[in-house]
Amino acid sequence: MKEGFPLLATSPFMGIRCDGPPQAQIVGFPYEATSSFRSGSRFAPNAIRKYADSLETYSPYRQRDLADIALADLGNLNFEDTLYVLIPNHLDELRLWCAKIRSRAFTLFLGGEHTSSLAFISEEDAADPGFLILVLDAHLDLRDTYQGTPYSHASWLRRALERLGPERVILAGARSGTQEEFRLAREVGILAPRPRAILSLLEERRPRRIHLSIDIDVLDPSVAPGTGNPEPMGWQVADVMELLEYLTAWNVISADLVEYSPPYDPSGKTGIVAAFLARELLLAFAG
Ligand SMILES: [Mn+2]
Repeated sequence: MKEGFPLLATSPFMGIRCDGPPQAQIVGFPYEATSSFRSGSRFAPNAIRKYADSLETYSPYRQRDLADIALADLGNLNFEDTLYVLIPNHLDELRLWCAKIRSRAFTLFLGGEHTSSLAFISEEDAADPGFLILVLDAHLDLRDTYQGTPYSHASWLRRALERLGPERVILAGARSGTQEEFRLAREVGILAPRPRAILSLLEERRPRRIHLSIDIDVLDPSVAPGTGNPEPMGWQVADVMELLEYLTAWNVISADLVEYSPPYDPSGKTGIVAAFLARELLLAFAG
């Protein structure tokens, strides 16, 4: 592990600790360098841990208890000095670092801004025709550059698309972007509006390994207003739960939950939803 990316210890998710080999892991990835509107996603990992303390470890939906699972919360990657650890400057090293962690067990990365997801697609993933990234996001994030950088929350999926090709990308819940972004997305055929359409695309493409990337703004602002760029006409939590039900039949190796902005969540409702989704993701995909 690169010495430049130390993990900062935190109070573990739901107070769970494990000594042996983990069945699932959590890593906080509080990267925030290009937020353009309502920043604060760097505070999300710890806020999600805080709100998780108000939830039960048992999920009646999965009929499984987190307390029965060897869950390792590894703490947060040290991004406190974001001027130093910028993703574009450290992307290769970050990819290696994340891949090494992920090789041990299903890993949930808690962002951070959406640019973080570029670090979760390893060299091995890029070389594997059976790898696919499934993205839930209100925004297309397909700009070539944004505010002068090709590595922005508004252009990260363009970079991922270039790396993987359209056959290995699915984007769901997208409802905001430029005319050019929508033209590109339709042309290459990566859009799936609803969980059912995602399932059809998966059955067509049959990926062997999936990374699931969830931007909290895929949800409607009435459900999750505490995010950088809220966008009306979004999904309900039940839609994500329907998708998770389908995905349990597939090999989801890792996931990320990004763009939650605690400073814009005074009621805590978005934090509760984020913590709930974190619990459900861990229970759905823990080994
Ligand atoms: Mn978004």
